[in-house]
Amino acid sequence: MNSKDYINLDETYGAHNYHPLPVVISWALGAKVKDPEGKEYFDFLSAYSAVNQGHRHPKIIKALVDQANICTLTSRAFHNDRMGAFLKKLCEYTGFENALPMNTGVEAVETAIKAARRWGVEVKGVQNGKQEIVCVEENFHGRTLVAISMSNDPDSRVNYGPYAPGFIRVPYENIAAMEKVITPNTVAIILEPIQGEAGVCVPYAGYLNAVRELCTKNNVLMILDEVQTGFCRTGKKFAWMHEGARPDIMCLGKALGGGVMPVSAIVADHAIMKVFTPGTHGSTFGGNPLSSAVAIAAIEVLEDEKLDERSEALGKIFRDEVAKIACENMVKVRGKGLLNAILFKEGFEAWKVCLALRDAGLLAKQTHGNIIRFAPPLVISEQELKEAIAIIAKVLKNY
Ligand code: IF1
Repeated sequence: MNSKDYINLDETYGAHNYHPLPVVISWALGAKVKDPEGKEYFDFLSAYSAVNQGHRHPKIIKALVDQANICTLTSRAFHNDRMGAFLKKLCEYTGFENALPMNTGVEAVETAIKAARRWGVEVKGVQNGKQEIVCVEENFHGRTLVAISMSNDPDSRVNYGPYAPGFIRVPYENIAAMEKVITPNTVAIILEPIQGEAGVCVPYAGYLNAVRELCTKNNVLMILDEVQTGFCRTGKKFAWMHEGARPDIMCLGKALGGGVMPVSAIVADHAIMKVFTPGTHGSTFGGNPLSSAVAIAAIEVLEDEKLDERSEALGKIFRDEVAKIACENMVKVRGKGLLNAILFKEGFEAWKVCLALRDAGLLAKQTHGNIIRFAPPLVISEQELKEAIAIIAKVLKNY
């Protein structure tokens, strides 16, 4: 079978809920992937930041295989001997007291919303059913009904009503608007520290601190969705650490699974996490021994290889070099660490650039039509990064 055959299979038997770049990946290692024909590409999407540690990191694969040969799944009806070590590692790494494991990013978001709503009733004293949560425009928190109820993206929401109530949306980077909608029933504010899907929107310096202050002043929980920005992607362990605006609840996913398993979690201090009592939340797969072993290795790799520092240093090189490219339609390059995007002129079709990049040996995906996100695995070497920038320069000069 060749690439065309694989694509045909997908189109024939799959639901058409995606429009992927026409390329098939059948092999991957580090920052590189290959198609069935043997053509090699730099991976500048990293599965939307789920492979920060690089494809098939040997330490993570070893943890996966070793644990697969011992015990994989127990459910939470029983204890297992890996989950505790995972949660301890995650708490130490994040600096929070407790962690609650789930599987996908959106489940972490749902868990945070449930925690906040319950905290609102049991700690803040809001009447159940009256809890309000403030979210921001252009957010992306996942695909469940609660997540799309927060969204203002027409594609995410299309004909999926009725939407979940209790969410009030305000413009991003607008503290006055946020303050205005806070009522005695407000239990939380949820946002991404850098908006990924919106096109790698980095807020003005001080914004997260201002949100933090607003939350503290009004006895409202600050929830940060670090599913995409977390685990060294932006040059710090977590994006909020650029400002020190520590949230009350942090949603984690993607790279926590080291590129091999869906592993997610929320972390919070005991004063919040204590609202969860037996039987009131859970998941069949959350905290399973296989995920736990993988996640421990995934965090260790971030530490061992100082991927926060690498991300910071390589990100600067990326933005400096890309800014020098003579491309008529490029407006600017923006981002933090190795989460970056090139913004093209309004109406420009970035899709055709993605196709040309693919042909030249680099995979990246556009967002919002005129923006391309560039987010290679953080283990990419400086030499590889420079080769990749050369590819980008060669392609962009034609546009
Ligand atoms: C898809 C985007 C990225 C996320 C944040 C929660 C989740 C995500 C900040 C949910 C997931 C993904 C999902 C993926 C596309 C992708 C994405 F382009 F849509 F916005 F990464 F940039 N919070 N983001 O970014 O995590 O449940 O998927 O594990 O195809 O939907 P999940």
